[in-house]
Amino acid sequence: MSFSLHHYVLLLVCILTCASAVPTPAELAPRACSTLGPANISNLNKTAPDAYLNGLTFALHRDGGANSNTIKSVVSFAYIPPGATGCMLQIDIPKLPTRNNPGPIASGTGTQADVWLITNPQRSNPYDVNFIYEYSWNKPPVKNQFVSTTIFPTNSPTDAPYRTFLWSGTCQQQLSFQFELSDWQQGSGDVNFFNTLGGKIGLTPIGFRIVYNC
Ligand SMILES: *[C@@H]1O[C@H](CO)[C@@H](O)[C@H](O)[C@H]1NC(C)=O
Ligand SMILES: CC(=O)N[C@H]1CO[C@H](CO)[C@@H](O)[C@@H]1O
Repeated sequence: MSFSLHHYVLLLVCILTCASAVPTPAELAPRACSTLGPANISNLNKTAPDAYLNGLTFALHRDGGANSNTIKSVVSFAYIPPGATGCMLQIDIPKLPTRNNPGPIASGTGTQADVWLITNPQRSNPYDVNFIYEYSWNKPPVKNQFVSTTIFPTNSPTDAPYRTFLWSGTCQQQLSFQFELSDWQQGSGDVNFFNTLGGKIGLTPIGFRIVYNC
């Protein structure tokens, strides 16, 4: 009786210790990435050159010809947690049309945009939720690095969703990217949509997000 109890205890100990040495399915499953939508999108607007236009509307415009951009946008992410690793900027344009974008989001023949990582000014508290993005046409951000280009679709319906990474690099508490229509293009271009990748309920996600901790 005591002999079989002894074996039972040994077996139980082995189940507990041996099981802990084998990875559980939860440990083997790929870790889900964390994502974050923009905190603010600043429109740099040549016809309102001193205005701070912060919201979540992404807008670009060029009239056509050399140096003809009149609207650029700075997409800013805040509150990226300390210790976050492997930050990536993702663009996510769903198959159009959607309920909130019943028509095309872009028009013209010059809808390729250049993407720049910018250097935000140092802040005493980088997690301050009340800071204002003070960027305007006359006070543009400081460009750090050209990172990629992306072409906004001018058709609707589109054939397929468009989702790709435009940048990857070191996480910072705040990350901002400037978008402007590429100046080598001859044609005019216009892009305009409301970025809903911040978890806006009921709207089809469209726009930019930071993906990290994958
Ligand atoms: C740019 O400024 C003009 C003039 O104030 C305004 O009509 C237009 O809506 C603005 N566009 C954007 C995207 O800020
Ligand atoms: C200046 C401005 O519009 N700031 C906004 C930035 O985004 C946060 C979060 O969405 C808003 O609370 C601020 O009002």
